[in-house]
Parts: sequence; C-alpha cells; structure tokens
Amino acid sequence: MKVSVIGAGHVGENTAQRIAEKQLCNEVVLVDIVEGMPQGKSLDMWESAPVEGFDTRTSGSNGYEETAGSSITVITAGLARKPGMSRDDLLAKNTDIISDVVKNVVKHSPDTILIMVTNPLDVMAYVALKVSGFPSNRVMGMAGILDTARFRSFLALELDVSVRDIQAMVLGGHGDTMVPLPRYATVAGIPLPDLLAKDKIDAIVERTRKGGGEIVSLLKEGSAYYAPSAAVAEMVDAILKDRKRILPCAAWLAGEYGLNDLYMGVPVKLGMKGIEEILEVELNAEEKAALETSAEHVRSNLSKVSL
Ligand code: TXD
Repeated sequence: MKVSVIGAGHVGENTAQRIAEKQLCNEVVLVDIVEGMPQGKSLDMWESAPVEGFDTRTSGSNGYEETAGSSITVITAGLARKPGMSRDDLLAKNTDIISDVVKNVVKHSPDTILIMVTNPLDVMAYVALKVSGFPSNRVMGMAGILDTARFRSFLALELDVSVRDIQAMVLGGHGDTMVPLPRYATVAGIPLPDLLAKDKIDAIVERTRKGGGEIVSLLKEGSAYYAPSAAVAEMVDAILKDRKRILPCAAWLAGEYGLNDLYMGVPVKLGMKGIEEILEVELNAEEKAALETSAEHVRSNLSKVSL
C-alpha cells in the first residue's frame, strides 16, 4: 500500500512523517516542484526510521511516476495564507495548481482516493472532483476533523478534562462561517450544555471559527500544520484500515441537508471505499440557518472558478 503526498511544505511533510511513524502503509511518496526538497525531506524522514522503529519507506520526487498505484493521494500543494489574507484570497492561483496536480495524479493512479487539503478547501475539492472525473466517494476534503479538534482542544482546557473524553461535531464550509454544533458535543457522553454555561460555549465556538486565523497571526508566515497533518493522518488511517469511522469531512452533497452540488463539511463514514455514507443529523432552525449561510459562502466562491 502506497500513499502519496503532493506538496511537501509544512502540512505535506508532517503528514508524511505521521503516516510513516504510525506505519499506516508500506510506502509514502512526497512530491513537490522544488528541486531536491521532497527528496531531502523524505531521506531525512527515512533516517528517523531506525530510532522511531517504523518500516514505512519514504521517498521524494519532482515527478509523478513514483506515485503510480497510490491507494490514497493527499494534496497539499499550493499557496498558504499570510497574515491579512483570507482562505478565499488563494482561490485563483490554487485552482490552477490543483488542476495541474490532479491531472498528473490521476494519470498514474486512476483508482486512488483523493484527500484535498489546499485552501479554499471546499472549492479545491470541487476542482479535484471535476478534473479527476472520479466518483464523489473518492474525492473528499480535510477540514472538519481539524475544526473539531480545535473545538475539542479548547473545551478540554476550559473544563480541565482529557481531550479523549470530548466528542464534538463541526459542520459547514472550512472558513469563518463553519458551524460548530455544541448540542452534539459531549464529555464522556454528558451533553456539553449541561456542563458549561452558554456564554463560555459561545466564546469557544467563536475561537474555533477563527482558530486558523489565530495561528496565522501568531506565526506571521504560513498557517497551521501540526493539527492539520494529524487530521489528515486520521483520515488515511480510517480508509486504509477500513475502520468505518464517523468523522466530519468535506463531502460532495447531492441533496443531503437540503444542499446540492457543492462540498461542505458533514459527518461521513470513512472506510476502504472512501466516503461510504453521509450521515444527516437533525438541525434546529438556528443551525440550519448557519449551515445555509456557510453554503452561500461556498457557492459564491464556486462561482469564481473557471475550469
Ligand atoms: O484544514 C485545512 N484544509 C487546511 C488547509 C489546514 C492547513 C493548511 N491548509 C492549506 O493547505 C493552506 O492554506 C495551503 O493552501 C495548503 C498547504 O499548506 P502548507 O502550510 O503546507 O503550505 P506550504 O508550506 O507553503 O507548502 C505548500 C507546498 C510548497 O512546498 C510548494 O512548493 C508546493 O506546495 N507546491 C507544489 N507542489 C507540487 N506541485 C505544484 N504545482 C506545486 N505548487 C506549489
């Protein structure tokens, strides 16, 4: 089993390292346009194998031959945000990059599952779906696991409990219009609203919505990568091990949640076939309205894409 990671920048390199350390497959191939960089990073990773004790081979390339026959291809290639930039500012440049990357990936791995990471995420997943011609179960985006992880991590700090006991759900597009669902958050099965006052929950929801921007403004250059790469590795694990995990991912909607023809974050079942099912949870009027606002935002971005 082989996983290719296209784009060996911050998210790509950490994703590759996490997949190798967890030994999720036999081989990880890193691809980037910068000469020598993916080769150097993957060699450095391989040299950590004797210490970390993994046998997953890591290699790097500036071409796509080495990616042939990948079970999963993670696409992180493109530009990242700088302070003052929104995810949407990346749209035009990243559309061109993703179109080119996806064409090359598909040529060598016609049966691969695509996990999109590049921003603006929901739009890049759409570009990948159209350019690949793949069925929608094999093209998905990573965002919801990251957004949910941020929500859970802030709740753990506030409640002073283990992150392991916190379950949560974030729906919607990957942006400031995302829709965290406190009603569906639990701490060891106890509904969150029973444990935390509404104003505290609201503040954490707001911090979650702006979680990506918080990191961008602290880093000054580039955006988050430790939590994003952990989220991608969780998706890779769910698929390769056919775990049937229920995780929030960007999925192509065809009527679910009353939405059509766009990618949005929703709970899905992830297994060997990719997205095996989209789960529809009941939403109240306020949550529905927030999801519609998020969908509007994604639609307006989609209207700017020309393929
Ligand atoms: O939740 C999420 N989905 C996200 C998305 C979380 C974090 C980062 N998110 C987005 O992922 C971010 O806004 C960017 O659009 C991507 C990648 O972020 P990263 O932080 O890894 O960016 P880097 O470090 O700039 O890396 C991008 C790499 C860099 O090495 C380029 O040389 C390479 O992409 N690149 C290419 N590789 C292959 N082919 C082409 N055409 C190409 N163009 C650039």
